[in-house]
Amino acid sequence: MKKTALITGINGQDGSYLAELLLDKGYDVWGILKRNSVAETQSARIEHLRDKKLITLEYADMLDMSSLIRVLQLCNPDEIYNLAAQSHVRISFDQPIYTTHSIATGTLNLLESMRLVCPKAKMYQASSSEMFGNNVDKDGYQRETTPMDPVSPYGCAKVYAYNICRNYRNSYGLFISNGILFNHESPRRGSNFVTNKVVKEAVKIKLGLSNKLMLGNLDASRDWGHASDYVYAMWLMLQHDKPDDFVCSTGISHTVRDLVKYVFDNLDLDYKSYVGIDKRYHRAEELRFLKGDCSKIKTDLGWVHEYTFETMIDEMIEYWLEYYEK
Ligand code: G4F
Repeated sequence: MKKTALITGINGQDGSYLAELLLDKGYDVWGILKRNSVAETQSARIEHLRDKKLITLEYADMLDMSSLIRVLQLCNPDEIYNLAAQSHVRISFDQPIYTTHSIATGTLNLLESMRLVCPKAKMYQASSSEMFGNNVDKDGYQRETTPMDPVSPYGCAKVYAYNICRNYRNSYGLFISNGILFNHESPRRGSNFVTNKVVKEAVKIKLGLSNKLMLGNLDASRDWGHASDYVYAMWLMLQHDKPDDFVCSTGISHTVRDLVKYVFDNLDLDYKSYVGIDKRYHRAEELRFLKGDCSKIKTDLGWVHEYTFETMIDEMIEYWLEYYEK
């Protein structure tokens, strides 16, 4: 029988890839849209699916539990993927209360709604490597057992959401799995996240459309994977025979400087001539290093990632070259 999935945050990078994956697998896909005053951008990343009437979109908001109940009653999902959030870490210092409401209260609203309307559904919670803060195990990795010590309002809120999901799983026997996802990127990444910001601006410099790229901390190190590999991991978690928590990562870490150098080298540019530092992009407290051990998801669910850091960045460069050359 055809399964139904509901995606919160369907218009985000991950939501759009996940919607495509679930449609490929024959699901009836629903998503909630957050109303904003520019109607054109509310579904920008999923227009290609909306135009063909492949998905059903309903207005709802993570802070309005009545709207979540309404949508759950309408679609009666088998699977719920909770991807909605104010997901920008630096902006979470500017908007700590909204960030916390959207992630912490929002997740709790969804859990309560699910418990009341469709307790048999399975739920995926988008947890984050930002929850670890600067804790690293002695062997240099973060994994499911690494203590959480977040260093941003975003990270703190994600820890609450992670814990309340575990609490609902244990208290009420609900099928809820946390995916502890490390950074994941793609051409659909917002261009205020560092990978797409660097690639987009470097391409503009190459084409003579810009001459400077201002960044924050070049020494921060991240474990970057591709969003399409990571949404497959989300789906796998809900096909498992029991709910559980899984780290999803590549196990390789690069500094922001490595990223910048790779992109500029690829375009035959010397990054030192174009890159400047602007304090505005620093965070009040910085998460310095992320490298995830993904052994558990590989062993238990057979997950593998197709993209490397290099093939992913190459794809993003291609995308922006084509975009600006057009
Ligand atoms: O691309 P970023 O903004 O991603 P960040 O903060 O690591 O968060 C992302 O990954 C998390 C998973 O760990 C997610 F939970 C979260 O939602 C988001 O997807 O920054 C990456 C690094 C940081 O250390 C930042 O300080 O790049 C550094 N950076 C240096 N210059 C910059 C810039 N980041 C941004 N956004 N813009 C800069 O100009």
